[in-house]
This record gives sequence, structure tokens and C-alpha cells, in this order.
Amino acid sequence: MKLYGLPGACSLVDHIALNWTGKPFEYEAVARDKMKVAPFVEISPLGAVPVLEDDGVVLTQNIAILEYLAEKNPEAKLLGGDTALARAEGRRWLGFLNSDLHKTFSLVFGPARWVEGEAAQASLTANASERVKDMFAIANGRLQGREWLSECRSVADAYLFVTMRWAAAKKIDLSQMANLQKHFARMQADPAVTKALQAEGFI
Ligand SMILES: N[C@@H](CCC(=O)N[C@@H](CS)C(=O)NCC(=O)O)C(=O)O
Repeated sequence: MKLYGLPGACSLVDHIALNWTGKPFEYEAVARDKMKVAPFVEISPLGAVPVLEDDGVVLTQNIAILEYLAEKNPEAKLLGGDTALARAEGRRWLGFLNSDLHKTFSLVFGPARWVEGEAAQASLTANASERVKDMFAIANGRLQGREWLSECRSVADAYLFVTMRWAAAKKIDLSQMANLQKHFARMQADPAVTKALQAEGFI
């Protein structure tokens, strides 16, 4: 099994999940200038990570990859528990993080892809940063009185951890969201997370 990623990007979620499975895999960091050209676009038409290769099959789209890893490794409980409801909760938060929070973050990271002119880009970044903060507040509320987004730690928790790193990089202040801060510390203390951060060159 091989994961193609970009250090610190959403592929870090899959990297952590693969570590949680305890099974061997290879990690390859794709250079930014190689992402939108052949041969990478032949396996990832959007020129985006993550990409997972397994037994000659190539998968793109984070949700598909994470669900695939969860199905192949039921003992790792990657969707957050054993029951249909716990797994549905894991998927619910995965959807929230991938489709809502991540997509809004794309506006913060690359406003020039969406609007022209410095003023319009600054305004888009500011507005998107506020929406991102509103979404983090929803996750913070969910974590009131609980350690994980679902019943036990799941790929949704790894996604939340990765997006909190983005918030820090973009100076989006989450310091008042105590539940999120505790969740971040919990994730940082996980050896699988440390291992992924080390392999991606952050530690
Ligand atoms: N919908 C895709 C989005 C993946 C995505 O946005 N990946 C980003 C990294 S977090 C990327 O590869 N960006 C590089 C680019 O598009 O230039 C998924 O969920 O897998």
C-alpha cells in the first residue's frame, strides 16, 4: 500500500489512519511542481492529494480512501466505534470536515483562485476565515464533555487535528475554544500522530 501526500496537507489524515492500522505502507511526498502534470495527473485527475495505491488499484478523494481503510481494517475502528450509529457519527463529522470546513479553508489558502484583485482577495480571505471559525465553534460544541467526535477516536478526529494545524498556520485564533485545545493536545500525544508528523518532516 502506498500513500501519496503533501506534508501537512489533508493527506496527513490518511497518514495518521494508516499508522493506526499498524500495517506496513509506503509514504511518498509529491513535489508541488509535479502535482498538476503527468504522470501524477494520470492517477489524480485534479492533481491533488491524497492518493492511495493498493494492489494495483488507485483511489483518490479523501472520504473514499478513509472509508476504504476503515473497511479493510475493522479492528482499528477508524470510523469511531463498533455500532452502525457510532460509524455514522464518524462519517457525519468526516463529511463536515471534508466538505464544509476543508472547502472553506481552500478560500483562505488560495483566494486568487476565486477572485481577482488584492482587495477582493483580502475580503474573501477575511470572510472565509470567519466562516472557518464558526465551523470550529460547532466542533468545539460537539466536544463538550467528550474526548472524540464519535464514540472512540476516528479518522474524523485526525481530520480535525490537521485542520487545526492549518488554523494555526493562518493565524485563525482558536485559543478560546477549550474543548478543541484539549482535543488537539490529545491527538498530539498519540504515537501514531507523532510518527506521521516525523515522517512528513515536522518533528
Ligand atoms: N476533494 C478532494 C480535495 C483534496 C485536496 O484539496 N487536496 C489538497 C491538499 S489538502 C491538494 O492536493 N491541493 C493541491 C492543489 O490542488 O494544488 C479530497 O477530498 O481528496
